[in-house]
Amino acid sequence: MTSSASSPAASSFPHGFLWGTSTASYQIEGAVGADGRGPSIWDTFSHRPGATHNGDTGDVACDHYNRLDTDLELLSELGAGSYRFSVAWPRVQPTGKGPANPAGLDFYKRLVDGLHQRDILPALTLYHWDLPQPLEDAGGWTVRDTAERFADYAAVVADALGESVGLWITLNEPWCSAWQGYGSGSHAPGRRDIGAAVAANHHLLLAHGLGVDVLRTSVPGAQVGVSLNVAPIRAATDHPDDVRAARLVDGNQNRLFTEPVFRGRYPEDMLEHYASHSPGFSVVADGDLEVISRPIDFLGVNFYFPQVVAAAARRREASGAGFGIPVAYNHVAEDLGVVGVFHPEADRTAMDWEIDPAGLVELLVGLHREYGPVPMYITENGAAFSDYVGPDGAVHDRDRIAYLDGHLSALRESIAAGVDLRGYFVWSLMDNFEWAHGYHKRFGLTWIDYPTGTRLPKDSFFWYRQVVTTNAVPPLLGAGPGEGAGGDEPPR
Ligand code: IFM
Repeated sequence: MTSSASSPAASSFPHGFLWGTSTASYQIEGAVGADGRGPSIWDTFSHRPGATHNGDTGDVACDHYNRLDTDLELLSELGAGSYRFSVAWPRVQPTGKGPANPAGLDFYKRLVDGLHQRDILPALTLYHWDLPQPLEDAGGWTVRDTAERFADYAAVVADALGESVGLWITLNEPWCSAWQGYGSGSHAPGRRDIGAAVAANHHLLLAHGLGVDVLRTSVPGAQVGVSLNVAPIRAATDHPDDVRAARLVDGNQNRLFTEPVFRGRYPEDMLEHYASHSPGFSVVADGDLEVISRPIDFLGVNFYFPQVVAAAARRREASGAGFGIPVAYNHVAEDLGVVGVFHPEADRTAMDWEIDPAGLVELLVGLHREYGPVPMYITENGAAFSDYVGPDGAVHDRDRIAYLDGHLSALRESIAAGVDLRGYFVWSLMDNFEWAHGYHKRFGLTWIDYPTGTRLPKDSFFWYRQVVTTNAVPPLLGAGPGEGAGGDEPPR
């Protein structure tokens, strides 16, 4: 992917394009026992031996709960027009139901007020994976009641924050909640049951639809959407079995969400594939799909990397076709009979995710053609790299700048192709708790020194500040031939 074009006009974005950064409650807040917050499934899961890298938990995280003012100043310094954060359900309703906990709500009121004082538009995600533990004990997302409790919770937050929220996002990446939480077990609550994952998938979508209804009633004029981690799915070869594998993964990763939300139906191939898993789709009740497909104002797209897959039985041939070691071979993939593969020579992030901004164009244009016109925001995009604080006391994360630069070029290309793209949020404002990977994967524009909690803006922070204040991508300084994407090596 080439870097930004040299003329300023060619590198600029439409007037009013919304720039922002994203975070999520459990990944940054810490203070898990403060002011009446109840336990969530991530408190339980992260404390389970072996569940996370290094036994890391979100107990303290970035201590954002206690450093709200510092972080609001950080956002001011960045100058982006919006900030996307999530509300921790167990802070607002410690047991997942019943009356609101005023202290919990107060934290988010202070956050939203602080954003407005700085002219930053709050983009609020209602659910970014921290389900109150008592709801999980009662069946979690595999039972319908959880979707109904979510609607009550949405009403509490809507009544408290109402008009002051610019963008409402019901759920973040329900695929992860359903398939990593209940299918492969790599995320909280750590269950490994395909039938349960299908049921969770449905109840999460139902929660989304019920949440849309609540927001329409409680906050007239609310802008409501959902953030999906959709991705282009490519077959490793054109062998029919690999092509079929790619179609199945596309069904599981993408169409299980986009078809019900935009068309009020589940894809036939998915209904068929999961037919023998219990309870699976048997939990779908009359009228549910109508609720799930309530019109939304925008689609939130979280993009990191395109996936390349092969039929599990053909993993050797796929390797022969230039693809290397299978990745993401877990219970969900096993059930689908597929393996993920990657090209050994591709550039990858510290997560081992391939860097391919062209995949973002493919994704956005594909969504636009299939379901559009639909306004879209990139609600997450970013990368983890092996950052370090150099001897000069700064973090020179050139590889992250090159990653972002490539993806911003992809946005301009998508807009030129007719995609109704309204804004872009970098994941993430700051390094944080990267779920099962703990703290050693750093996605932030800001370095967090975990022992002290000190915030240190990285070079990418200042680069992004230039983007958001000029509404254009600056030329990549010092990126001569062969430079710009590799990043610096840590000192030995
Ligand atoms: O950190 C996560 C985030 O919580 C959800 N989307 C992907 C990010 C990077 O893995």
